[in-house]
Amino acid sequence: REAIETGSGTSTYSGTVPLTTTKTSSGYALTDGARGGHKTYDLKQGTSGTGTLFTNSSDVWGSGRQAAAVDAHYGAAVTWDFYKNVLGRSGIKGDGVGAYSRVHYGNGYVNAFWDDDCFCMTYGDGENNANPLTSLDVAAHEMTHGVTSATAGLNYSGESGGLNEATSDIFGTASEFYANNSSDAGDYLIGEKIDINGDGTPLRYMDKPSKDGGSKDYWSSSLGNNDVHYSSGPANHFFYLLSEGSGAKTINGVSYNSPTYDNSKVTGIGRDKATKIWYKALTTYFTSTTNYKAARTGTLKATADLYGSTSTEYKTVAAAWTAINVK
Ligand code: ASN
Ligand code: ZN
Ligand code: CA
Repeated sequence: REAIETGSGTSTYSGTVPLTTTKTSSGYALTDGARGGHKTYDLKQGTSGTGTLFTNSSDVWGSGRQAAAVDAHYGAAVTWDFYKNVLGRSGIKGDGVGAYSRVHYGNGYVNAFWDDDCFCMTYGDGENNANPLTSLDVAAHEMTHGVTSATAGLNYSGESGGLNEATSDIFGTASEFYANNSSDAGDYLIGEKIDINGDGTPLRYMDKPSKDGGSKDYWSSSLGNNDVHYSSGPANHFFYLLSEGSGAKTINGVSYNSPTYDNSKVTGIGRDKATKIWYKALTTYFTSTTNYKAARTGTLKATADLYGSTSTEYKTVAAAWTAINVK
């Protein structure tokens, strides 16, 4: 077994970050021996295969094409630690086995994705290869697709697809807050660092999902006809309301204003409890066909398990679903 080393890297989006690496005969490699052997590879603009493991003569990383690798390796480590330390889950399948990351996928590729077949995360470099899609919240979003696949297995279409997407945004956001990184503070925005719209705006907003121009704020009978990245909106909104409550609020310098369907007022129970409730529901009560109505039932059961059925938490879960029109 090779020695576990602690290096450091200059990331694209999260400042200078610690990296867990491995000593090799000639230097260091981006192999995280403390987290299931998670490795980070360079696809060098290719679109297939595993790529080339990142290596370096010293344990100080980040120059040139390493920068995106620093983000991806750090993001995978933070997400691993979030699942382990907050939710008691060891790795994506809960078996302590790491996945791997591939950066520099394709040319001007504006996406990132999880793939069950390779059990890996892959990141494009964005338009003109100028903004890799490797921010921490995106990395945690993609890794969470692996967790969802290994647990509830929410089908990636219709309402269950929206819940699948929301689960990735929810734990992506929870991981970003967990990191407590002063260069990349937690927020309820998705992809705020990667400039995917070219005007500095985020990809998604959890307090009021419709701010992205496509996502829905509330459940309706036609919700499942939308793309899963839009039908996730009401569940993201539910999570925001459950955590922080309705109305105006500023957190880490970001201002939010979260509306409700019926103009009801919701008082949040905090992000930590909301995170634990969603995870218990995902891993205990959600199945491949869970829809919004069943998600309400499943999270209420999870909340009863964790806090009791007469608790403030239970009443707030019910109120937050009602506030997005799931009754
Ligand atoms: N980045 C997208 C996502 O994780 C890729 C996709 O459409 N599945 O949702
Ligand atoms: Zn996704
Ligand atoms: Ca974010």
